[in-house]
Amino acid sequence: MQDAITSLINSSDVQGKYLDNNSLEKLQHYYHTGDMRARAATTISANAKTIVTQTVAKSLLYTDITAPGGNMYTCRRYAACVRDLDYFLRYATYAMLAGDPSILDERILNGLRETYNSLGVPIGATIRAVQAMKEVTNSMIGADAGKEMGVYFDYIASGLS
Ligand SMILES: CCC1=C(C)/C(=C/C2=NC(=C\c3[nH]c(/C=C4\NC(=O)[C@H](C)[C@H]4CC)c(C)c3CCC(=O)O)/C(CCC(=O)O)=C2C)NC1=O
Repeated sequence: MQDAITSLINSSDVQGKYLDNNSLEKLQHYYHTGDMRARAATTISANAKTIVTQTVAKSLLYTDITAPGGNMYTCRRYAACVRDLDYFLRYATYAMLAGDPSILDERILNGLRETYNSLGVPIGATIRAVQAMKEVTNSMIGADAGKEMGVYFDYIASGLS
């Protein structure tokens, strides 16, 4: 896993240079938004269950997917989907705190498409659920932090597509 600070320092280190202005500006932005990131993570962790429930209600409930024959039909599969959504939320929150998406590649996206395809988990519906989660989270943490979280939800969605 990387974070905004290590990745900027590492890329200067391989060139044997001090951080240039562009890197310093990025670092400054990261430090300036630190409070906002911490506050957003606190709100998300206190409301994670609600966020997941509202996401399911907004994007999956009463669709073909939850009806007999759908991929979420049966309690076991419904629970697996809810659990996956909770993984997405938790890891997107870690990535937002780190200011870097690498943890998403390592822990979430690596092999997920293949797993979903082999189990018949619909990728399009999963991406729509991630987009719904982005909206639900945004309404809970406010526009600035929501935009930052949106970066990592979009990263998951495009990594799956
Ligand atoms: C921490 C990293 C991590 C991830 C991301 C992860 C995902 C993951 N989701 C799985 C299953 C699943 N995932 C879903 C999800 C869905 N079905 C739908 O129709 C919806 C659109 C969607 C929810 C949004 C379902 C239903 C299953 C069970 C499929 C089956 O066994 O038939 C499986 C197969 C094994 C299992 O059932 O537990 C994995 C590995 N596991 C991990 O350890």
